[in-house]
Amino acid sequence: LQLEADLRRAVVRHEFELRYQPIVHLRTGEITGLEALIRWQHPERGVIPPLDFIPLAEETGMIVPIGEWVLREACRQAATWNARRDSQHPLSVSVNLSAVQLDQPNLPAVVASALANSGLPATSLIIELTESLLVDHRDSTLHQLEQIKKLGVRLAIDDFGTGYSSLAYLRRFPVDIIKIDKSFVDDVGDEPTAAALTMGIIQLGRALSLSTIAEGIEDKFQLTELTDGNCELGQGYYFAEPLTDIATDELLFPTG
Ligand code: G
Ligand code: G
Ligand code: MN
Ligand code: NA
Repeated sequence: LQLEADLRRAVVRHEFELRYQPIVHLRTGEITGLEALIRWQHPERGVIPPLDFIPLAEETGMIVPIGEWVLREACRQAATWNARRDSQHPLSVSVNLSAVQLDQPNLPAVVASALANSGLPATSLIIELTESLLVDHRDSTLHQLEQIKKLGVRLAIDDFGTGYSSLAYLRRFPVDIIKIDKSFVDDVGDEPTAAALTMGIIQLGRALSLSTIAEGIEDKFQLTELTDGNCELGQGYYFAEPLTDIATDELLFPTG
């Protein structure tokens, strides 16, 4: 209950921050986008990771204002960075969405407003949906996602391969990007089954004209295997951990 009271206060006092993890084109090493990941800067307890407060935020409905802030802040920050970059190579920003947000009828309007206020083109925004979100989908889920897609926003399935019917979601929902779960990437070098499944997911993506992003790349060997397997994009500690806005700025615009 203390945590709940603290969380209510955090919403009012703006105690949240975003970290940005680079998403890299595996063959060229070019940064093509950033995944926005929330942190709670608690005044006494320090930084609280999302797994320690997102479930409570979902139960209490506080994820709605928090998630809206994430969306607006990520769009604002990405637009600011893109204004300083070569306009031929805009960065995308990926935002994680909770099922509770998807159940809000005004979500498509909120997304449209975040884009309009920031000036970020819809094509530069990616919304990440977990398989657990899709497994419990409601009748309204498909309609909501179609409305968001109509804006020009892309949809990614996060943690792909860990759910109960990953292939069924690809038929039902208008997805653009598959994020290969870290658990496959972890074992790609030393377990033939994991390697075969990873390559299978990459080929599935190719057959359906979807981009594939490998999550949790931690070493050179995993990078080589995935690049040789024609995985297009990746993220992970091998490239960079989730970075503060200041550290991201330094990475994108190095000052000698
Ligand atoms: O950032 P970490 O590094 O700890 O993220 C842990 C989990 O929290 C991930 O599964 C991620 O999807 C989730 N997460 C991070 N930021 C957000 C957010 O802004 N909204 C939601 N709903 N989940 C988030
Ligand atoms: O939304 P999602 O569940 O995909 O969030 C990504 C999570 O994975 C975040 O908690 C992020 O901090 C974490 N992460 C990103 N790269 C790596 C990595 O290379 N290794 C590990 N262990 N975790 C990572
Ligand atoms: Mn994610
Ligand atoms: Na993931």
